[in-house]
Amino acid sequence: MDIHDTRSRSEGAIVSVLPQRAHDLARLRALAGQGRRQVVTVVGKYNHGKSRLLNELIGADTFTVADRRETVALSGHVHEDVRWLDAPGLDADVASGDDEHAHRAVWLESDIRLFVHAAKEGELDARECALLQALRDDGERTRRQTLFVLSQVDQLADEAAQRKVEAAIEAQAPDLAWLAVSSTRHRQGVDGAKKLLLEKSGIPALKAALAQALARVPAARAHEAALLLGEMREQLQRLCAERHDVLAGLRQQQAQQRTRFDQDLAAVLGQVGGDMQAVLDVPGPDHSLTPDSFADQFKMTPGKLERNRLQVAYSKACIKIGAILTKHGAMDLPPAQQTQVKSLDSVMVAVLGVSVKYRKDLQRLFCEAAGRDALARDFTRYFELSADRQALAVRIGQAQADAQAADKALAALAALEAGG
Ligand SMILES: Nc1nc2c(ncn2[C@@H]2O[C@H](COP(=O)(O)OP(=O)(O)OP(=O)(O)O)[C@@H](O)[C@H]2O)c(=O)[nH]1
Ligand SMILES: [Mg+2]
Repeated sequence: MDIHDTRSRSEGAIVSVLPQRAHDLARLRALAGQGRRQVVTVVGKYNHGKSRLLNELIGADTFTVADRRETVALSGHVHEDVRWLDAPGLDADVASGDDEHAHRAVWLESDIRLFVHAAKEGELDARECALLQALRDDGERTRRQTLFVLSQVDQLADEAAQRKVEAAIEAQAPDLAWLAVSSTRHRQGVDGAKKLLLEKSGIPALKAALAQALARVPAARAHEAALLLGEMREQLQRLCAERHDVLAGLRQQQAQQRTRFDQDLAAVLGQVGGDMQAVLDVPGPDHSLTPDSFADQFKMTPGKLERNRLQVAYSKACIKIGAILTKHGAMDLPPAQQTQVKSLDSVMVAVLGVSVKYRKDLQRLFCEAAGRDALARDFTRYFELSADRQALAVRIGQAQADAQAADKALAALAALEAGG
């Protein structure tokens, strides 16, 4: 399997538990690109002179310049081993596809952002302010650099006008370092070999600042990669711990419920067995087996008396066991086993049946070890099939899957860190 598939799988495992980190993972992928060139990109509103500035910086008319919204897709050019990316201008009024390209360049690919703002526009608008702030905040965190470029300064009447614009922007973005440039002056200076005009264009100063910024890129990249990996590792470790705690808690709940049920059931079966033994341990013949004749219809016979006695004892046993089933939420049959007759849908009926019980039946059911074991087994089976227990089992299954997904993500992150 090639390295990209391995990386994709690792990323997929992490995103599945940390969906909000999808962008950071894409950024890490960009950072991990083997021998990747340093990337400088422009960002700013359309028509502020971004493409033309790049042309001046690389000394060739590579990017299209126009007096309208021109750049609509990302285009790149390699010059002096740096990749220069021209991005579409940001404009809230225009289809968001262009902004998407710009966003991709700014946030995903670039090492250095040149934030371009045309001096003639005066102060920054709300959107520029927000973007600049976001870039500066990002720089604080990741050490990715943004240079603020006040462009087209030749369009201002004089130095005083320029000061005014700079003061307004300074008020909007305190402590902002800016570089004022004029691409027009630079081109005139180059074409006419006019050194003073060249200097005054601000482009040489911008180039020097860029060279310094580029020199800082390797360290910045290393910092950013370590930061993103570290943040995700911490987040995943916390998530793993939380999810395993949840799972352990549910399993403990499951085990405790079962233990309590087992204990209660064993106690009630023991008690019922003892009570029943006392009822059955009577001297003399078993009259319950003597059928009544027609003539006995309205008489109290020894057979009837004995059958009544047994019936009462059996009912008492059922009531005691039923109380335990109720306490543990296991009275009703699981839905798949339910019938049309509500009175038959109880666990009691399913386990003990509806036939009349005679001494030998009661003895076998409640007093002999094999009978009691069978009752315990059957009641326990229905307890496990009860709605609450089943719901708990489902929750445990889900919690287990969640914990496994978090473990997998953590392992995937380790693979990413190891360069996989
Ligand atoms: N006077 C003057 N005009 C400039 C300068 N820089 C750019 N322009 C002009 O401003 C217009 C827009 O320039 P572009 O470089 O195409 O602007 P852009 O920011 O790339 O625009 P989009 O690609 O549409 O976002 C063009 O007509 C340029 O010639 C400058 O320094 N001075
Ligand atoms: Mg452009």
